[in-house]
Amino acid sequence: MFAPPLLAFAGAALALPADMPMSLFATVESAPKDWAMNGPAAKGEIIELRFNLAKQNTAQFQELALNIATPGHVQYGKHLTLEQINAIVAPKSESKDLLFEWLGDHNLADGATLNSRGNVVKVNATISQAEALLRANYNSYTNTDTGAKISRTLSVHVPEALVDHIDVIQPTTFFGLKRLAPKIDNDTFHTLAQTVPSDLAQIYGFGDVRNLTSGIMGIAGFQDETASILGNKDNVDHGFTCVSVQGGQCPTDVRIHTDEGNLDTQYAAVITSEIPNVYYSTGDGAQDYSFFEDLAEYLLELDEASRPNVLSVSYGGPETLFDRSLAESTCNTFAELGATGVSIIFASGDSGVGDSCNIDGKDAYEPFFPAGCPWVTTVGGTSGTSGAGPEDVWDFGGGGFSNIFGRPSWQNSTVSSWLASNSDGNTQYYNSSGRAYPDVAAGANFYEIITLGSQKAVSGTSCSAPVFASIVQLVNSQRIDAGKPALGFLNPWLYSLPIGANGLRDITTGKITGCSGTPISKAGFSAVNGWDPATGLGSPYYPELLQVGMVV
Ligand SMILES: [Ca+2]
Repeated sequence: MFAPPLLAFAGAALALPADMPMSLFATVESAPKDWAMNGPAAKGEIIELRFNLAKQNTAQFQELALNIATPGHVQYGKHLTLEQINAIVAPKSESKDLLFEWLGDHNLADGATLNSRGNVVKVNATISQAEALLRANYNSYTNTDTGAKISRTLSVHVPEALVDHIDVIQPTTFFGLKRLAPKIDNDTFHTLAQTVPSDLAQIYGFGDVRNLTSGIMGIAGFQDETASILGNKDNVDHGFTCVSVQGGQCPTDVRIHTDEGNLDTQYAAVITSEIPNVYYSTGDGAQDYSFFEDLAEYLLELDEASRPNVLSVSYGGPETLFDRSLAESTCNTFAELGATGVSIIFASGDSGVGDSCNIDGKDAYEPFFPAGCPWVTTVGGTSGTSGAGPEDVWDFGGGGFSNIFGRPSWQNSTVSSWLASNSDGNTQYYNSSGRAYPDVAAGANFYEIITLGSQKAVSGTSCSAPVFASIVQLVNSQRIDAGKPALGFLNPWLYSLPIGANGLRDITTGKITGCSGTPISKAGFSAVNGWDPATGLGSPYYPELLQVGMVV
């Protein structure tokens, strides 16, 4: 029996007293260094506040999600519907009622909306209202690189009675993401060998793929990145469908498109035969920068036949810039999406082990998010793909250990072995008990793309993610043709494969770098025999990955 005392009086009187004690919900010391404060935000400015209600039974759900992804488990491949997930994790109705009651005390309940899943509440509020509600102090900030202006507060409070009922409140202390865009290098375009699709087909073994049409290959687009339906020179006929999520742009004018969108869609198209490709152009919503979670929620709401089997995401940022509660909530939502049967593939970042390499005043490697979320498969970078190999480490590929997420069970023995045999003298700079990444790797260097009708060469793990993701989609489409479920969350399976064969080829030479100009000497991680935090388990070899992928 559970009768929340506050609810018992709801409607009869204000159950949350006007002088109710407030608790600090979230705080940051200062704005990230590329945001300059202009002064107080305009009191009449309207922001859309977003509240994620606390989910229930998260640990229980994640145990189930892990079983579903663990080969040999009786639940392996038995993916869940959203209704089945909701039955486990849906917030208590008490949480929603308390939140609406609190909003009502501030005359904000009438305009508030609850999503169909019942876990996200949004409401428009003026800065004055938000400040009163959240006991916050919003200032206006300008990004020193882009000129973008936003209003944020360095601390947020909620009534004590609501602390355990809310997971996320934004926009508050999170200033948003930097773009993880491919590096453009036109100067060297004419002098250095580029990676072209035929190189990748040879090195990763997908050149003979024909006539696959089942399933859906998903490509995420954010931050106004758009893509042209014109493919590159090896792939003029295979386009994609653009779906607008939360107001994202799907221009029909081929003159309006950008490098990241074109890179991701062109290489996915090259690899995935005639499998339908969908580009999910996802808007920022009301400047709350929760677009990763917003896209995951959108995909969860789709019926199974409309959901992609793989989602390739070439975006991310330093974990330190993320609001911790939002990072955890986003990662939990990825676990849900994986449990429905979607393989979520993220780029590992383009800064090696970090750029400024200082966290809270201490020298430290800077892990990336969502690369460090344990419910995604993270792809590091290799060089050497032009001319079809051999591959070694791409120096700038992201790798490391999360400071938010602990080491998951499926990589425990693999990472423990690496730690035991690879003491590099720099262990004080990273959280060796954290989730280690990347999981796998693929070519990151000098990909030829077509943008605005011209050839360009681009580099970054933005190249690696769509390539690995597309190869996984090839396996998925054949599983679907064979009446098998898609692979879903990949990592427990990938880490169970004997290393160096069975679909993943070990990378053993080179080193990721980073922290240049900082006091950390010899920063980085080297590729070694077996898993390493530079290239993970290695790069894909499709014919073998297909073999093992069809029998799991
Ligand atoms: Ca290796």
